[in-house]
Amino acid sequence: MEALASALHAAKALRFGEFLLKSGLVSPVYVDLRVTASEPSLLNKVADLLFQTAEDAKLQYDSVCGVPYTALPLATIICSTKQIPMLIRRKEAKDHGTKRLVEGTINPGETCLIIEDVVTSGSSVLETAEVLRKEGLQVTDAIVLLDREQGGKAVLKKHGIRLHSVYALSQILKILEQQQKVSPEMVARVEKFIRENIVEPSEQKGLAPTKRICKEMSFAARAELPGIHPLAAQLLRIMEKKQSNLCLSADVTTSKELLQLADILGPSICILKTHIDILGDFSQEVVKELRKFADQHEFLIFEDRKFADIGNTVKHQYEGGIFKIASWSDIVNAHAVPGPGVVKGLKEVGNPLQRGCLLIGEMSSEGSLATGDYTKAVVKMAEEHADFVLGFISGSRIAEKPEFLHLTPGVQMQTGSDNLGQKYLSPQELIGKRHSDIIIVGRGILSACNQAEEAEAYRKLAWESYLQRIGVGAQM
Ligand code: 5BU
Repeated sequence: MEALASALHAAKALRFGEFLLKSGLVSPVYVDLRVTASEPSLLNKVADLLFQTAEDAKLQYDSVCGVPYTALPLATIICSTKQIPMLIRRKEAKDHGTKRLVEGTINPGETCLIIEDVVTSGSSVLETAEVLRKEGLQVTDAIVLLDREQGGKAVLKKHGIRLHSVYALSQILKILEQQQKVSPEMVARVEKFIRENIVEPSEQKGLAPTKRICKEMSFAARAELPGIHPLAAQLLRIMEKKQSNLCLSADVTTSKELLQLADILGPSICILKTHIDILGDFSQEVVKELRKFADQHEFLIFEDRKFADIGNTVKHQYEGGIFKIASWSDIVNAHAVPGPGVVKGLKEVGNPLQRGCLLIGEMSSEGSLATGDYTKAVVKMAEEHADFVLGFISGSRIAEKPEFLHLTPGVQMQTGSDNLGQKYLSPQELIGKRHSDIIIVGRGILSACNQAEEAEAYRKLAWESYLQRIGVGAQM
């Protein structure tokens, strides 16, 4: 056990430092057993220990299935050396031929043992178990090399699977500390991280465990991410400084009202969103004044223009015409429906001016067509143009990368809808549960008798929901 721990550390299958996980968490420990594929003797040792663990637990099983992909070679070695039938789970069904999700001979009623490299939340083991169970197989046990002790065992137990691990993370930490490969300070950091990031079993029956991310990155930490868009970093710093993740949708039709809102509500907001084409008395003077308030109260301006044409046309619409949007608006948004040309066109104008763009991944209106695969394609487009796209308009977090910001319209304390299909959710739901970053509020504030007080109330609610989400707020 000690020798293998040391070999895993030497092979960099276990690393200590700062690692940005897919969830946005920064973890002090990173486990990547894929590297063992290049070290045959290590692979054999791991496979042997996995098998021994099953023997020690006196498990009875008819076949073995490795969770794809890292555990596939491990299952292969076990099955080959011990002469046990193997089943191979496909990640996706073939789109031609047999469309099987599991390859190998399936005898319904037989028991299949699952092999996995690392368990965190237990979701990968569960997914594989579900596929096997659908084929009529029994799944009662899983063997894992390393249990990160973040709640996966309890999640699996809830779904009728006993988890047996070769190592628990705390054990391996102790071994490496004794071998003086990891400092006591690092051990303490890892233990703290694990304690604070426990996944709870879902209340509902079903596959996915509740992702209870207790500590996720703060806005301040996200502002410092190496690849982040400079405008996103600026916005995140403003949010942290003003303790505001509130964007005011200043949907008014006169310049006077717009400037009054900017001045009076400016201290409560991180962004002021305009529909500049609804002003009856637009002039370049009003946007000049608006910029002054933006600098004075420290908020960004977001023209909600929703560009949706070919690259060449949107370039003109962004740069020229009466509004000259690019000259005064920090942020604009665009539909992805024309394809990447729309972003490329806008980028040609916006990038030299250090502007940024939000892509519309979802809309708040009833019956919106921006859902499912369309939304996924929007995220992909954003990733390919991250030098200009700083995030999304969406109803919840749609991209994993913490560099991207998520802004959500359709927000009121009183949930429901208007008579033209706008749907409203609460700040707590959107920031706390759906992991959006910024709420966009229009009529919820504009129709109040005291708009400044109402804006403050929305700011506080959204900010407290954020604090609670990152694990530093009071219970709400
Ligand atoms: P409301 O008064 O809070 O309903 O205003 C919402 C604003 O957000 C309004 O300016 C809309 O044009 C804007 N909006 C939206 O409501 N839903 C969307 O999906 C998008 C923008 Br994109």
